[in-house]
Amino acid sequence: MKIFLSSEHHLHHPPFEILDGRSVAYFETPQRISIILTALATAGFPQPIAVAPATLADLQTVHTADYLEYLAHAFERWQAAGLSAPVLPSAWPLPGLRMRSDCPQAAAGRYTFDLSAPIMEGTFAAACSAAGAALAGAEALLQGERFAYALCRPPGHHAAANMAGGYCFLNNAALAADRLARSQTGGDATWALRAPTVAVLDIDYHHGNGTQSIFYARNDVLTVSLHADPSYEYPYYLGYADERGTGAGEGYNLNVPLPSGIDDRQYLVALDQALQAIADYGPHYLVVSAGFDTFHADPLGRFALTTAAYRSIGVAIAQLGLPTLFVQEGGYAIEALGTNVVTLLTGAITYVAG
Ligand code: SP5
Ligand code: ZN
Repeated sequence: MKIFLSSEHHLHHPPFEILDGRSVAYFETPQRISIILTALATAGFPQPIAVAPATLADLQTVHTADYLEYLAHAFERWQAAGLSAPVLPSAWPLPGLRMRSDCPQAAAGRYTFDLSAPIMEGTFAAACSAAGAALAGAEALLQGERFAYALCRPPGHHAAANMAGGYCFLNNAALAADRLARSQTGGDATWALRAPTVAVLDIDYHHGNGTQSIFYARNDVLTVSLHADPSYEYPYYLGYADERGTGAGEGYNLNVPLPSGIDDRQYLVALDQALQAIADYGPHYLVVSAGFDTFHADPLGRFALTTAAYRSIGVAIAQLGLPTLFVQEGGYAIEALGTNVVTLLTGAITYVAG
């Protein structure tokens, strides 16, 4: 399994975030990556490949030009206005207010939907590096790899075409899925006649609101998400079961909201439902938004999964028989994160190896 690493991720290390009205130390730390790297090396995985950052042209496939312009310049404009780092909004243009970005503070509220995505000097470079890792993973599948793992940081699934939030700035999984969906398949004659299709399976504890919104009107990318019910959990405003897609995309988004406290067995039943929907769609490629905040000890999650569940999840995903890219999303139980990642990937590989 080829592993692609966001080598510039360490440039992004915000000091704090605001959670439920309190300032706390930032959960999404550079240490998450070092823990995963150590666990992969110990388990005998190949050396990760450091990749080139995504270019502006790469990012424009999924993100709007004005949002990318904001991300690229937000920090310097904030500083030039005499504000102290990091960039973080304190007001938002909710309905009834005007959508303006006349000054750095207004721009921050316009392009950020929560208080967990502060922008530092190196944040955009780090995010481009994570996006580059995901795109390199997509390329590896196009070159014929059965599995690839993009060790992305910052994560991506909460980032929409024009919004940052939930530790996410650029939607790594969506960029990879879009690249796969736009690729030309060779070989099989029937496939060559139409564009390849892609499924995104999001197993992060939180709903992948960004990924859902990016593909909501498209039928060439099926989006399926298993997550904590937004009626009690972040991101609160998206991720309900009645969101099924729109226009040509109607019927191509599936949300499976889950109750708090769910255990391995209950989770795997729900996963089967998600995998059945993917099998019915019959995609050529699979992108997995792999979050590990479903773990019982995760400080941000309320599920009860054990490490053993990740092996079963890896096996079940491999059983689809699809070229699959795993993209790192959340997971904040630092002591167990490396083991859980290795367990998921090993489950997939050993199923294929027999
Ligand atoms: C990529 C990813 O996993 N992003 C998650 C961002 C979640 N941020 C807000 C969570 C707020 C829920 N409150 C948790 C209270 C724990 N004591
Ligand atoms: Zn999450």
